[in-house]
Amino acid sequence: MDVLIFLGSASDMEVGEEIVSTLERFGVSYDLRITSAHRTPEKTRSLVRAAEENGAKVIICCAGLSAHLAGMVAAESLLPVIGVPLAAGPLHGWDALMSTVNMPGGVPVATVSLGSKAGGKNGALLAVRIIALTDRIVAEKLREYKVELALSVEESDRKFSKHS
Ligand code: RP5
Repeated sequence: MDVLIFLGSASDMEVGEEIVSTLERFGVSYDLRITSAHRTPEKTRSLVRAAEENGAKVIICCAGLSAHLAGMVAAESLLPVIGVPLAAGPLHGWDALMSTVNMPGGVPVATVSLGSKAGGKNGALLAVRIIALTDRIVAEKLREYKVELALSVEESDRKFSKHS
């Protein structure tokens, strides 16, 4: 397994689906687990240790509210940790964004965009880029993806551009 994905709750499953489908597109292996920094701290720690022993290369942590999952995992591990802040409550994700992004010096978390559509996708793509450093097949798929991305913008431009 290359990528370990943590969701803070089953209510975060939408972002989980986005991450999983993105990783599958690049043929990157993963484990997805639900564990919480606050509700199941011991379980979180032991999953991190087991993942390191099983050769995980990067951990993606998704959580909302006072989101400490990514920070806690970064404190417990030397693996690169990607944090996806989620808009789960009345503050619409500001709480999770600030909790995830503002780590103290020495304990880095690579924080991506808020939410499932951009955050989940970018979290997964950042993990794919890390894997691509040592996997030429994944690197080639990333190059193809970049071309497809540009083509889709061109197609939208052809379809929706207006002139007077
Ligand atoms: C966070 O609290 C979770 O990651 C979730 O985004 C949020 C709400 O969790 P539930 O109360 O729905 O389980 O820990």
